[in-house]
Amino acid sequence: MTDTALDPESGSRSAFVLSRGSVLADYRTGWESRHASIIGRREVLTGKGKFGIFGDGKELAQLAMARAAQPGDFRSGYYRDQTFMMAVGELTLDQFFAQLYADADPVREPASAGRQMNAHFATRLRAPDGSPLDITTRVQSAADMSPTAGQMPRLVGLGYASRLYRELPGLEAFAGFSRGGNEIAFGTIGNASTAEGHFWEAVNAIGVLRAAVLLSIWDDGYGISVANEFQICKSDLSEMLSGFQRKPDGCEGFELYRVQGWDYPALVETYLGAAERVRRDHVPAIVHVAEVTQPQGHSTSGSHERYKSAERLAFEVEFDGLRRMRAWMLAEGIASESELDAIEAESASAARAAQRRSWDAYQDSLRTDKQAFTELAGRLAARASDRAGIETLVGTLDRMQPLLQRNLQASAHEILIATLGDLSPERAALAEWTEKHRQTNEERYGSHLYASRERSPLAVEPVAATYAEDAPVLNGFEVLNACFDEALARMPNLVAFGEDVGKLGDVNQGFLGLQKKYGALRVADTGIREQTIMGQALGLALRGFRPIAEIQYLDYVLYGLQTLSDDLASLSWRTAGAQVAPVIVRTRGHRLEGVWHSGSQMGGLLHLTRGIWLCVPRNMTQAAGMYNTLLAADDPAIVVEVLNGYRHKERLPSNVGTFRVPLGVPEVLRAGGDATVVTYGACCPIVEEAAGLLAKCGVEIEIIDVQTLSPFDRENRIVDSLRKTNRLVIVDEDVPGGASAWLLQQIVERMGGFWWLDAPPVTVTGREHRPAYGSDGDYFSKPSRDEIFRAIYGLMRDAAPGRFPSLF
Ligand SMILES: Cc1ncc(C[n+]2csc(CCOP(=O)(O)OP(=O)(O)O)c2C)c(N)n1
Repeated sequence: MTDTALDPESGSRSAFVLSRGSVLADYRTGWESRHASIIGRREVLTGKGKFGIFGDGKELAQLAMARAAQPGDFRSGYYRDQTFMMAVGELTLDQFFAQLYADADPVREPASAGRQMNAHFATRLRAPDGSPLDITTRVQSAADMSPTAGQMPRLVGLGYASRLYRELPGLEAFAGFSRGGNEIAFGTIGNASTAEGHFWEAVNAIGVLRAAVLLSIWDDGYGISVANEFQICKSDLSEMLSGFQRKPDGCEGFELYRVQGWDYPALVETYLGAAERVRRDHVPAIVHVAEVTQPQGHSTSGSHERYKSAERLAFEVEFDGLRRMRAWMLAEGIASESELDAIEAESASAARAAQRRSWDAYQDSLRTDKQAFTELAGRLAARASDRAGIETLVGTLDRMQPLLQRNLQASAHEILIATLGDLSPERAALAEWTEKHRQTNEERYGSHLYASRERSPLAVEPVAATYAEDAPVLNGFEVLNACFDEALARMPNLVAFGEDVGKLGDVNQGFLGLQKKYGALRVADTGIREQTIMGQALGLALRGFRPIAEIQYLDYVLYGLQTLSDDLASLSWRTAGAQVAPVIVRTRGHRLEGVWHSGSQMGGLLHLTRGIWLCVPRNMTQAAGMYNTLLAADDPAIVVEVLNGYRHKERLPSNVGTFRVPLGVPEVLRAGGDATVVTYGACCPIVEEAAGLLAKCGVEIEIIDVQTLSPFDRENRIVDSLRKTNRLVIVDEDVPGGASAWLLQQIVERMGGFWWLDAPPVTVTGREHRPAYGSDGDYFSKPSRDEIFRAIYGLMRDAAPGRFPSLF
């Protein structure tokens, strides 16, 4: 702490922690933040920003929280935290406004490069080339999201990482991520969002894991218009949470604090005390900050006068934190009226000046493009029949406020349409500029969905599996076990966890014996809490760990899907590469028995988790090779092992810890000239069986295992097969139009497979309903050998009925 000097001028009860200078500095930051909120709202209402959500009313608690924060600490919060970010020096007023305007310049708007709406904060954890930065030198913030409580799952991992860094040996090489586990993960959440399951699941997990978390609840009594009585049982979070209170003699549970959001000295005292305890002893804490206000209402989308009573509105004025802080400073003799007036006026000027600078910088950055467009359009206008029309169009750009890149594209399109058929060099120049401008902007908004080339699993050099002559033939799970054993030995920052992963070694024994060998922190059991297992992994990965996080069955990925989809999948993209979390989600599925253990909702995953690679190995050797590849690179991935394959016999590669299966490279499992059958995972052996029957009828199919659904066939190998067979059959156990729709789009559209087809493509899929229980249920719900036979035989009969008589 730098603020612990005794203030000789003040005899106040908090003098032992508050120097006059630091209090005045806080007051200034609080007012700068407040003015940013006020001006920001005006900027949106006058049309310069699209939407605004601000942290006014929450300043004091965040100033206090910032006092307790130290370099290396993390924040996992939500859109109200601008004051904290400013107070720890990770958000300037200029950056605040740049984000409000959606300025896509990553220097002016480093949190998201214009991709996220305002007040969605993030710090840079990776260098522009993707390599990890030393993150212990500054306070860090995980990238915010709009889904409320979505920040809670990753908070678990961010706080738990401190414990691992303190308690695990062998992590000396990771000094750029932690200084002995002394970091706190600060969580923040609004009162209403605590009604989400995420909140309770995360609080429980933090308590069980003894994660170094200091969680704050900003309680302003409402969630937009809905008051606490409709959000929270008994309307009182402190009472609800009281069961989590740690007993004096116990080592589990939280330290709980309740403090008013307008009481600056009490807030500072609370945060300093709570943080010291979290940091020193890894005892998590929750600070319930009550009586917080929201002077401007929820956001720019509405006005709170519509739902708050006159009394509540009056309360919000009277208990405004900054107003109360001022009164306290005057009462304590910390500053005079005129000094405080001056600070308020200076902060208003600072915020206004920053707003103007940000606006000008943003609009200036578009001027070069506009100038290029205007010149090209002018040249074309000079020779076009509708010169006046083009000039008017260009003229309107001068009056546009704000000027946007899309206006340039749209105007260019209008001119190109108006001059269709003109073959002049002037029109060609404009067309070329338009295309380049579009590409530049698509890159500007679309880059970084996956890791940069150098750090991508797609760039990992493949290594073939090698086998000794007397290679042991093992159960599939034993091959995986050998792979994980070597990975744990090789990578001290690798941690594996999930339900039954620790003591049991997972329900199918991939980690059998490895907890004993590597310890209970490296191979760990978790509660039944898929959402926070995903969050645990994400937070740990942000802090330098390599987690393999297990979802026991594919069907239960749905429980963790919000974090996977909103947070993990979009993380690299929404920070323009500033944050990356190389999480491996390990799960198993496709087929076992019954409705809830046979799901293969691959289409759903593909649609909702773009940004995470999706691997579907057909056996455990392929799975091991994929894990090795993924562990050598930076992207997150989901690996779906085949649930009924753990006891199939496989030969153990002699290089089980180092061989690498390339992602996005299909394998031909059987060669044939009559039809190309594209499939994956558990369907591979079933299609192979069908191939045997078909061969008896004179039909030779080529079976292609895609191996990974995304990336998908990066070398267009499937088209090579179609060139030969001219027939495409897709076998997939997802619902009709599920993953098969993706496969068709990739093969027929992206790869141009259409041009090689002599017959309509056929899909053989699972039924629309869930797979029924038992072997009969499976047979009549999922693609069976016989169904695949019928589909392919039918295709052949359509082409040559004389050669292939009717089956029935
Ligand atoms: C999962 C989810 N549901 C609904 C919303 C829409 N929404 C945005 S803010 C908000 C209210 C949140 O209230 P609270 O948690 O108390 O935070 P506050 O905004 O009051 O600080 C709602 C319902 C959302 N963003 N995410």
